[in-house]
Amino acid sequence: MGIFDKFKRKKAEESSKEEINEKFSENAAQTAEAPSDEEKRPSLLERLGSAQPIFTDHESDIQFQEEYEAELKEQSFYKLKEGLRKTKDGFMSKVEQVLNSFTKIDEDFFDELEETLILSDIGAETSADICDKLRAEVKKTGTTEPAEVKQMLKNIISEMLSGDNSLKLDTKPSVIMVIGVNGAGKTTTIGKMAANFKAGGKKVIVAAADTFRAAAIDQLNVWTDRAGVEIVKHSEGSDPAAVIFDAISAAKARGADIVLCDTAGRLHNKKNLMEELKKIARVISRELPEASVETLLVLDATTGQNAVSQAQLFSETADITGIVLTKLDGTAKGGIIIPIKNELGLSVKLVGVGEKIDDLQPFVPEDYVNALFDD
Ligand SMILES: Nc1nc2c(ncn2[C@@H]2O[C@H](COP(=O)(O)OP(=O)(O)O)[C@@H](O)[C@H]2O)c(=O)[nH]1
Ligand SMILES: [Mg+2]
Repeated sequence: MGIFDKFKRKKAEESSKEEINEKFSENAAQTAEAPSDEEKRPSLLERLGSAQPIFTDHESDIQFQEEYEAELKEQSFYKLKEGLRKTKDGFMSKVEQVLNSFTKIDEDFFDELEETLILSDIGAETSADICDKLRAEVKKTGTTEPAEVKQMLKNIISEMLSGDNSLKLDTKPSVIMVIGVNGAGKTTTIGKMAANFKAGGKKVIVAAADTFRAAAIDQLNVWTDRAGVEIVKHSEGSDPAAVIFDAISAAKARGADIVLCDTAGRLHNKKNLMEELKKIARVISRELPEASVETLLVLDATTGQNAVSQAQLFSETADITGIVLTKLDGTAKGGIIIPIKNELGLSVKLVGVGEKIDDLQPFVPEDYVNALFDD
């Protein structure tokens, strides 16, 4: 179970009738309707904000909680599905074309499929791996049915993506260091995480260690204000490692649960950047030797294969524990999740499906594959 799921559940469990009533009392207009795929849906918070309190006794309270959880899950899958629509249209429709245009599953079919996968940002190595596995499956079963071959392909991709992708935050405090090139979505992701953790009852401290530009500190500050969490910041141009040191001291003093570290991403000064990241990591392990530390590399899905190169580059310096893949909404390149896992052994732990505070989700491989393969 992903950390956000846990928090959502905890939140639902802890929500007393009074709290929920309070949420609704200001704006009790109409009950939120079950959304359809066609209409553009308001965010969950907006919808809950305009819902009528529906409970009058304990039983309906439980019913509300169940509906609330189901709603969160459905909303989350809906967003992922919406986000992956272009990937599905680009990638799956081409795969289906290949499946349907061959009456015999022969070498020509596999050649064509491999080419289609490569053109869909799956990368040469992973496309070849997928086709090898599929070839073996087809041979074993002797099938010629496109639908069966499609199901095999789905299983192979599912299998490739499986593995532990939950965030490990076992100590108090735990640290999440967020790295990646400029514009990938680090600061936005930190803002979204801060809000999620806060909603789950966690005490969060954010370290503004991208000190390169004053605007970067201000941008992070806007997010921490929005999320209602504390920020530790120094002036522009100061030593990022010193910011982290202060944030960790504050976390120890105030009993914080999670320290979120924003970092710079100026790749044009690669050597300095990598040295800076190493120094930050050293401060964390020196000040909190026993702590759970997640080093999340943020990658922009719209950059396709370039994201895989970035992951290679950063993994030379940092002990990356997981990937956050942002901007999955509106790109046809959502397939890059597959080579990132298959070629680099890095699990995608979170996905960004929009710019808003609730547009960050734990990555659920099963949901991803279902969103791509199912109608
Ligand atoms: N559509 C979309 N935009 C995103 C997402 N995550 C970040 N962004 C946008 O990407 C841009 C760069 O994000 P920022 O957090 O400043 O990147 P940083 O330089 O790595 O800190 C901003 O305009 C964000 O709103 C996402 O999941 N979806
Ligand atoms: Mg930033």
